[in-house]
Amino acid sequence: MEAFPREVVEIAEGIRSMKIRGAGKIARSAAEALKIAAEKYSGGRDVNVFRKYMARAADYLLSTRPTAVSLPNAVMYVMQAVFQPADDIEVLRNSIISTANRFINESLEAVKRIAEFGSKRIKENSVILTHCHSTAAVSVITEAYRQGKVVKVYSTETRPFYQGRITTRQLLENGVPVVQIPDSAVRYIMHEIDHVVIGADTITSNGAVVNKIGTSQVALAAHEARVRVFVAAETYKFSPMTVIGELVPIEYRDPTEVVPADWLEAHKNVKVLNPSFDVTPPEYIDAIITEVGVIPPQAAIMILTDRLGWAIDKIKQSGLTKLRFEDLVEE
Ligand code: RUB
Repeated sequence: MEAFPREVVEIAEGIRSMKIRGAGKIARSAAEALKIAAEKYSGGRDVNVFRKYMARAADYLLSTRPTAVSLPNAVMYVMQAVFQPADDIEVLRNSIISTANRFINESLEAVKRIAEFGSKRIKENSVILTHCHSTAAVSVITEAYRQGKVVKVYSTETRPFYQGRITTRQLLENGVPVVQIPDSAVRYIMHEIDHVVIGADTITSNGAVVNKIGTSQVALAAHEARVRVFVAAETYKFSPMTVIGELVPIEYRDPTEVVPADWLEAHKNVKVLNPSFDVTPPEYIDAIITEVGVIPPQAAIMILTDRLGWAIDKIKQSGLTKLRFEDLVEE
């Protein structure tokens, strides 16, 4: 059995360990990994053996983190090239490379469009609150700042992994005035806030937004204070699986991200939970800003049928509720 190239393993393990993180980056990195897997394949000319190898690579990438749907969506997008009819592996290899490149380029373009559309929704002299680190949210905020509309951004720490520090650093690099606050200060500070701008890992068919743990508390505090909540998300963050009734799996990470290992050791009877994401209901979201337009969360199903109809069809045809590409390769 052909082993995966070193770069593919590095990307997969980078996603698992969160060296590579954030739903958009995870998706682009997975597409890149499949491209490298195809480029470096040297296992002979048998098309089915090649398909099996690509399917194993896809399943390996899918096993790294469960919540962000951008990962299976990116993998499914590229794997369409693997499953097209062909009897020459060079045809498949070239098609995989160009499909992966297309996904990566379109994904980067999408973030630019989101910044353009989202910045229009930010009013003059705004104070913004953001949570975790989202490339899409940072680009909306940065673009609105460039247009002179943002006076200050509050960035939450985002315990336990402190992705908020990445946001703070990036906004500072972009020249945006930013204040770092602990997550627990969100409701205290909310009276100063004009807009909440956050990203998404997965958006369900009913418009619920799955994002970093704590997002639903931020949205609840914003709702109470009548502060608008904008979600910046590319269309590949919408989940085709939820159309057939599947729930979004929430990742639980290691307790040692919450408390140090020696503390755990000294308190053996204490159970520590580390859920990494939560679900914000559509009622607490004012708009989702995508690269194809700004929509109310209730219109999520439109995005799914327009942009991901092909994936919904594939999922229905395969009859699989859990994607496993190896099962799709004929023996
Ligand atoms: C990151 C997170 C981000 C979304 C969107 O979680 O919740 O808000 O992924 O980010 P983690 P982006 O750090 O656990 O991956 O807009 O960059 O896709």
